[in-house]
Amino acid sequence: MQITRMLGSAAVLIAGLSVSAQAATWDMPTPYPDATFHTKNIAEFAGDVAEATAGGLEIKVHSAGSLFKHPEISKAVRSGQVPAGEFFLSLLANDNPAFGADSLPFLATSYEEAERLWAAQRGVIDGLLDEQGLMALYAVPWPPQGLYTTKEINRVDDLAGLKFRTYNATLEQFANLAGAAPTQVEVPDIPQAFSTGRVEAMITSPSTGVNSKAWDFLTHYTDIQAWIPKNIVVVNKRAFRRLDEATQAAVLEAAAEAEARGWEMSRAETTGQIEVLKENGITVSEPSAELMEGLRAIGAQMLENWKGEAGEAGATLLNTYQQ
Ligand code: PCA
Repeated sequence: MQITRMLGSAAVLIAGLSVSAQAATWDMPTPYPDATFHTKNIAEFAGDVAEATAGGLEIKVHSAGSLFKHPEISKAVRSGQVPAGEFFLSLLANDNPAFGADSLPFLATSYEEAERLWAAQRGVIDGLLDEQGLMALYAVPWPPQGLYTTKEINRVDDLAGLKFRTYNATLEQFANLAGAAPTQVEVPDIPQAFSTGRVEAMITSPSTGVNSKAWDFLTHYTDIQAWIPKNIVVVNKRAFRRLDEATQAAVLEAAAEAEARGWEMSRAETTGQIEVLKENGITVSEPSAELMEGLRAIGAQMLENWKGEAGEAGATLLNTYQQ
């Protein structure tokens, strides 16, 4: 009697376990607000995975740094606190400069170049992420980065002393070399940083300018198209291996689709969102030759510094890209 009851409850327990093993929920922190095209793409990715697995894997997106702050996301995935996450790839440049190649000024400024750079970066980065217990699912670029200010900018000297919003160490270096005064500010905090006077200029995409309603606090956009940085979506390798084979395949397939879709969304954003800036009264202009010459000189110096720091992995990456 005793034994039968014990066996009975063990059976119930096992049945319960197998149900919970079939349907998993993944919490996925992301840094940018819901209106951002990257976040919309991730929502579609999550929808595709849920559909392909018939609800077997539900990915719950926590946007705008609501679950983990942006600088903490990669660590949270690495430690297994969350199984997946999105972050700005070049934030990992402190771990290895190869992660920051897409934020080097004027190395890759068209989508064609950005695609070639990602192809060259991918192998190097896969190896580095693997050492951290991570696996890349996909990466999607932001539109080419432009210059937002409260006045016309015709030469690098016009940036001198400006309180400059930055988003990574590479941009901080760029701002310093341009004679500006850098301050790190995450995207959700941009409007407040401008309205309180903490910053008065920034380099970012037309997307982030529009999502932040840049016309509320600045007047000029100079289309310098300086670099095309990427966001990356990663998974914790142990968490991924715990999925059954069919679910793993569904995740990888949805990721490949999200990468292709994301690159298309990014291209469309570039022209579309510059129009929105104009419609809202921002003066959009092409950069002067003098400004570009000055910015390119800063970029050349930064590339030399990067080569010095990036060692063999960097050299491999650059050779592949430049072939
Ligand atoms: N938007 C993000 C990263 C690059 C971009 O276009 C930001 O401004 O932080």
